[in-house]
Amino acid sequence: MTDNATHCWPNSPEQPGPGGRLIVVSGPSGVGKSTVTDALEERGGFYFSISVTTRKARPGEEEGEHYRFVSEERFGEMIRADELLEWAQYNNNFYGTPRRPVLDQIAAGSDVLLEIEVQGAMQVIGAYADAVTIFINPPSIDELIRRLRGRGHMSEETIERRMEIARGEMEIGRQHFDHRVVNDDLERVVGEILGILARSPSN
Ligand SMILES: Nc1nc2c(ncn2[C@@H]2O[C@H](COP(=O)(O)OP(=O)(O)O)[C@@H](O)[C@H]2O)c(=O)[nH]1
Ligand SMILES: [Mg+2]
Repeated sequence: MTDNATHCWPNSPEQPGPGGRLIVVSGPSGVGKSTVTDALEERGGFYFSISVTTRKARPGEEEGEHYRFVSEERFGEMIRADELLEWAQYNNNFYGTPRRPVLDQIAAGSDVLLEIEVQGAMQVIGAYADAVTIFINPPSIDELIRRLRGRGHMSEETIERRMEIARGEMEIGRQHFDHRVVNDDLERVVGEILGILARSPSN
């Protein structure tokens, strides 16, 4: 057992005893984060954080299941009331992780999984030294370009800009994340992540 004093959970004084882990899965746009974390969710054993977003629901997305869809005004209120553990602006929309459910689940001993983009992941890394952070890389930059093109109608200019962002994010992944995995095969990468988590200490 490690000394409790080395842990930084803000709620640990009220909730002594073993807490769950905060697990962050991030990576560049188009790398397949949602597909990987959906597969992890199917394996069970995690509390999946539901983000708030100002973007419109897509067909098939359910309020409170995929996201909580909120107005920009409400999102701003949540920032001011310090209700978000992290947040970021991405593609002209805002995304954030409600703090309370995450801390409650951790205090209750559950592992909590966040699937978030890189700016938000860096906020978590700065604030929660104990978070287990996993960065998903594409098999190659060419493969990432292919996947982005596969999402349809993006101009060459947009693709070029996304690639520059992805290169910068992959550098952040190298420097700041605990673990890096390559999304070359869904079953394989899910197995690798489960192996990483099995070896990562709990609080
Ligand atoms: N920082 C942050 N990023 C989030 C959050 N929720 C989702 N994201 C990221 O926002 C990006 C856009 O997600 P989405 O609108 O669902 O479109 P996608 O590109 O099809 O996954 C993805 O990189 C998600 O990982 C959140 O709460 N915080
Ligand atoms: Mg996604």
